[in-house]
Amino acid sequence: MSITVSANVKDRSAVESSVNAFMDEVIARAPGETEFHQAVHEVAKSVMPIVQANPAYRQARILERLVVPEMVLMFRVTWTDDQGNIHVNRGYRVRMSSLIGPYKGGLRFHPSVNLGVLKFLAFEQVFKNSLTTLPLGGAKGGSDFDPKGRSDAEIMRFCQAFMTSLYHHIGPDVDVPAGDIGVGGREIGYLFGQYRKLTGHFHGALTGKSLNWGGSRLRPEATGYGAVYFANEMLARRGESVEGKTATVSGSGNVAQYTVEKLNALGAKAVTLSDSSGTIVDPDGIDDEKLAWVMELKNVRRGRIAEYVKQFPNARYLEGKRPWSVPCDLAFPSATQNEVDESDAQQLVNNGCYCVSEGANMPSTPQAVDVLQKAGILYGPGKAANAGGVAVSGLEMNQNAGCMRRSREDVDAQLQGIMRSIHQNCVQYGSNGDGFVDYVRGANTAAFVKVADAMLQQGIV
Ligand code: NDP
Ligand code: 2IT
Repeated sequence: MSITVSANVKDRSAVESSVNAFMDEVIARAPGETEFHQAVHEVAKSVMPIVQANPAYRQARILERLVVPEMVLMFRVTWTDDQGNIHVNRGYRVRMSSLIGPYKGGLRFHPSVNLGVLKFLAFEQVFKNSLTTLPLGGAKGGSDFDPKGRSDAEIMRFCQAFMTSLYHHIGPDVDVPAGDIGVGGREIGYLFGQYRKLTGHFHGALTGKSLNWGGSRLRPEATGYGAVYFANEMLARRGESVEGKTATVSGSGNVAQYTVEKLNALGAKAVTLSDSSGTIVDPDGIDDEKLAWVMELKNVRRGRIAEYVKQFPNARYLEGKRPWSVPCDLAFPSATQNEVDESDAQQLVNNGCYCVSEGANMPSTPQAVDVLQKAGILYGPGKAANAGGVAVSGLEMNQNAGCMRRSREDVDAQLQGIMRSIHQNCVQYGSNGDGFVDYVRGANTAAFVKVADAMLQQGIV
C-alpha cells in the first residue's frame, strides 16, 4: 500500500492532543510502568502524524495493538546458593511482536528488572529489529536476580533454574533470547547447556553462543562496533569521521568495551569508562593495552572500574559520578536507561560535544534528548545506533539454520552495511528539510511503517 509519511499537519495541537489521549489510555492500562510509558510516548510523538494521515492505520488500531504484548511469560525461579540458602527470583519473557519474524531480544539479569522495564525494552526491540532489515520480531526477558558477587557455580544454578521454566517457550523459529545487562558469554553457555539437556536439540535457540558451538564471529563485538559505525555515518554527513576525536564512554561491560576497541581502531581517543559506582578519566586515552587489562578485570576477575586508577595512576576516579562532565567531541552512553539527564546533556553541549551515539537502550531522558536536539547536534538514539548487536544475532541465526559459518570479514562487512542502511533510513524519514536530521523521528517512522504494514497485511489476529 502507499502511505503518507510526510503528513502536512495543519493543526499540531490536534496531534499533541491525540498523543496525550493515547498516553492516558496506555498509562491507565499499565500503571506504574514508567520506563514503558517513556518509550511509548517517544514513538507515539514521532508516528502520530502518520497514523492521523493514514485512515487504514487508524481504523486497524495499529498503535493501540502495538503497545500490548502478544504474550507475557512470568515465572518463579528458585535456586540454592553455595551456603545452601534458598533464593526466589522473578523470571520474565515479554513477547511484544512476532509480526516480521520470531521473537528476538536479550535477557537482562539485574535487581532493577521488573515487568515495566522489560516491556520498555521489548517495545524498543520491535522497532530496532525492524530497522535491521532482517526478519526479527521483538521480545525481552530476564530476572531481578543480582549476579554481583555470585560464584560461577551459583550463576550456573541460577541459569539452569531460569531455563527450566523457559525452555518449552523458545526455539529457533519461535523465540530466540540473547544477552543484555548481566548476561554475557558465560551465562549464555549455562543457559544453552540446560536448554540442550532438556530438549535434546542442538539448534539456534539462543544467540551469543561461543564460537566453538554455533556462535557467530563478531557477536560479542557487534553492539559496540555498530555504535561507532553509526557515529561515523552521522559524522560523514558533515564530511567528518571519528578519527582524531575524543570520546566519553559510559559503562565498562560488553558494549562499552567494544566501543572503545573500535574507537581505538579508527584513530579516536576514549577517555572514560564507568560503572554504577563511578567513572574513570584517563586523559592519555584508554589504548588497546589498557583495554585488554579492563577486559580481564571485568570479564575474568569481575572487579570494579575504580581499580583502573591503581593500575594506571595518570587516570583519576570520579566517585559516584557519570562521565558527562568530561569534555569530549563524541559521547557513547553504553551502560543503562536514563543515565543522561537534562543537566548532563547541557553539560555535554556546553563542553563542545557534537555527536551522541547510544550503545545503551534509552540512556537519555526525554528532557536530555530535547536539549541535544535543540542544540542541533548529531544524536543517534539507541534503537538505531545499537542495533548492530541484534543484527549480528540475526546473522548467527542464519548461520545456525544453514549449518555454516561466516568469516570475520564477511560479518563485519554485513554489520557495516546494516548500520549504513539504518542510517539512510533515518535520514530518509527524519530530514527536516533544513539539513537537520531528526534521527529519533527517522528511526521511529522507518521502523513503524514496516511493522504497521505487516500488521495490516496479516489481518486481525
Ligand atoms: P553489561 O552487563 O556487560 O555491562 C553493563 C555496564 O553498565 C556495567 O558497567 C554496569 O556497571 C553498568 N550499569 C548497569 N546498570 C547500571 C546502572 N543502573 N547505573 C549505572 N551503571 C550501570 O551489559 P551490556 O554492556 O551488554 O549492556 C549495556 C547497555 O547496552 C544496556 O542498556 C543494554 O540494554 C544495551 N545493549 C546491549 C546489547 C548487547 O548486545 N549486549 C545490545 C544492544 C543494547 P555495574 O557493574 O556497576 O552494574
Ligand atoms: O538490546 C539488544 O538489542 C540486545 N540486548 C541484543 C538482543 C539480541 O537478540 O541479540
